Amino acid sequence: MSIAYLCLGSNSGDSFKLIEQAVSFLNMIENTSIIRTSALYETEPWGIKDQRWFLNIAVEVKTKLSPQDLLVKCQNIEKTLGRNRDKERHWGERPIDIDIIFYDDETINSDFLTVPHKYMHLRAFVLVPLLELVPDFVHPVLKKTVSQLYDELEEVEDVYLYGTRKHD
Ligand code: A4P
Ligand code: MG
Repeated sequence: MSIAYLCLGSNSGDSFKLIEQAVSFLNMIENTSIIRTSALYETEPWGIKDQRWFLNIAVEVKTKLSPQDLLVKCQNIEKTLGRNRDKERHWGERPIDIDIIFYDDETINSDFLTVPHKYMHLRAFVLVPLLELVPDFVHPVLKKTVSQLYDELEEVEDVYLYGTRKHD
């Protein structure tokens, strides 16, 4: 049995419902179950600024699937919830995105999968939810804990607990 950390994000359609559905689909994957989830966050877009804010959540799962099989299952959930990569721009709007952040302390660098996720250490929208779950987990390549990575962020996009962001 392995432990993986996933980051879910959505900024098109009914994001709250899409995240809720994605979480329940994750729990239905064979040989996989959710152990914990973080709180839900409203986050400023990272990368491309001129798009809707995102909802993000981190999920801890235990699984007997390989990282590659887990990715395929996550991509199937994305498709089921209406994701169509052909219509998207890189780092742009998407109804649902499921990224594998960590898989045990494995390091994977293939054409289809990079673990730990290649941008996770630069993203407050990943690190803040993850801090709730595993602040002391050591990044197997950078050899720093999740809290150290958060403390060392140079650009920190705004991250609010869901419902606490003030709207003009
Ligand atoms: N892939 C490789 N590694 C992984 C992994 N660890 N987990 C591959 C999941 N997928 C992984 O992206 C898709 C391909 O990455 C997949 O087919 C899979 O085989 P890509 O086109 O290679 O490029 P990318 O760099 O991953 O970009 P993508 O998916 O467009 O965007 P990201 O990096 O997922 O970021 N701002 C906020 N606040 N919140 C967000 O959730 N999300 C993004 C999208 C941008 N800004 C955001 C948010
Ligand atoms: Mg992705």
